[in-house]
This record gives sequence, C-alpha cells and structure tokens, in this order.
Amino acid sequence: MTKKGFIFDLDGVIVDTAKYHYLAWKKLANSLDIDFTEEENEQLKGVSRVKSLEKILSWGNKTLTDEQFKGLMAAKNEDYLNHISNMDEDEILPDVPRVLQLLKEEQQAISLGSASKNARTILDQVNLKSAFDAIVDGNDVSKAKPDPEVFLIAAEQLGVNPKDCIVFEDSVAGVEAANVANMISIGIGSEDVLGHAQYVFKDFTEISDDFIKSLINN
Ligand code: B16
Ligand code: MG
Repeated sequence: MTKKGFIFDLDGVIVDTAKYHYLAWKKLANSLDIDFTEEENEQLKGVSRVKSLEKILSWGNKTLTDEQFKGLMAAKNEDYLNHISNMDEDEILPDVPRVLQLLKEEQQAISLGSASKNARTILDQVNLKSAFDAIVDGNDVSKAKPDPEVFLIAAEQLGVNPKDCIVFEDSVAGVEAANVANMISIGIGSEDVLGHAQYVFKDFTEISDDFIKSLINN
C-alpha cells in the first residue's frame, strides 16, 4: 500500500483565525475611513497578506506610498499577533485531533500547507507542531494560492507523489490550487462556495474514520 500525503490548510481548517484577521483588518480599514464588513473578510480567506491589503485599498479607492503600505502591513500583523497570543488548544476546531491521531496511527505522511507567515507561531500556541511531518507556509512560497506551489512543496517534503496527496482546504483559491496540483481536494465549509472540491464537508465532525481509511486504501 502506498503511503498517502495528507496536507492541511491552517486558517479555517485547523483553527478559526479568520476572526482575528477580521478584527485586525477592520481596525486598519477604519483608520483609513474604509468600511470593512465580514462579507469582505470572506474574500480574504486564503489570500496572502499583501494581496489582502491591496484588495482593501481598492475597495476604499485609496492609493498609498510604498512606505505607507509597508507600515500598515506591519501594524496589521502586530495587531493580529496580539490576538493570537491568547490562543490555546481549545481553539483547535472540532475533531481535527481525532483525524490527525488516526493518520498518525495509520502511519500516513502529514503536512501543513498554509498561506500564513504566522503558521508556526499559531501551531506552537495550540500545541500541534509535533503532529506534522512537514510545515510549509507563507514564508516558503513565492506564488500564492491558487498557484499550487505550497502544496507541491509539501508533497516534495513528505516524499509523496502529488497524485497520492489529499488536501483539506476552506478557501476557493486553496481548493483550486489542490486541483491544479492534481491532488484530491476536500473542501471544509459550504458546498455553495466549495463546489469545485472533490468532496465537501461542513467540518471534521462529518468526516468518519472509514472515509479517511478509504482515502488511505484507494
Ligand atoms: P498572515 P491559510 C491565510 O491562512 C488566511 O486565510 C488569510 O486570511 C491570510 O491573509 C493569510 O493566511 C496570510 O496570513 O498575515 O498570517 O501571513 O488559510 O492559508 O492557512
Ligand atoms: Mg484557510
């Protein structure tokens, strides 16, 4: 039996850090007199920090100097880091530990594949770093999702062929990246948004041990 590579996105899959990104982006947008709603925040899921700020500025019709742009990026991240400094294991999303434990018992290869440059800090906060054989995040890539780079690097680090990899993703861009990488895509969220994934589940409580075993054995 071939060992499979299981690749997990972070925000929206393992933990819900979107709410902290929202608070930090809202504070920044409001300081520039730009309105920022939770619906707009949805559009930033899986999107890199630079691209997120570019989108917010375009929604508010604002242009900034390079220096102002860099300053705001740093301020947003400082604010975000303050929020995540209070995170602990209670913030791991339901049934994620069960699935990680099962994959470990089945001796499968497990990687993180996240756009976040703060991924390692967050995994430390929630005490999950040791669950991963590889960690690939926003510091390791030059092209953001929907480019498949992050997942292809993860497959390489795990030593598993991309076609034997399975990706758990909550964002439209991330599911697209998994599909382009020729991996099995599993959307975590709503079918309406993630209909392009091969499978969609509301969350990990809907993913049975038998389903995981079928992915391992197929
Ligand atoms: P950072 P993921 C993504 O994480 C978030 O969904 C997205 O909202 C955020 O802008 C991006 O990481 C970059 O995060 O500012 O921490 O580098 O879903 O790919 O795990
Ligand atoms: Mg995500």
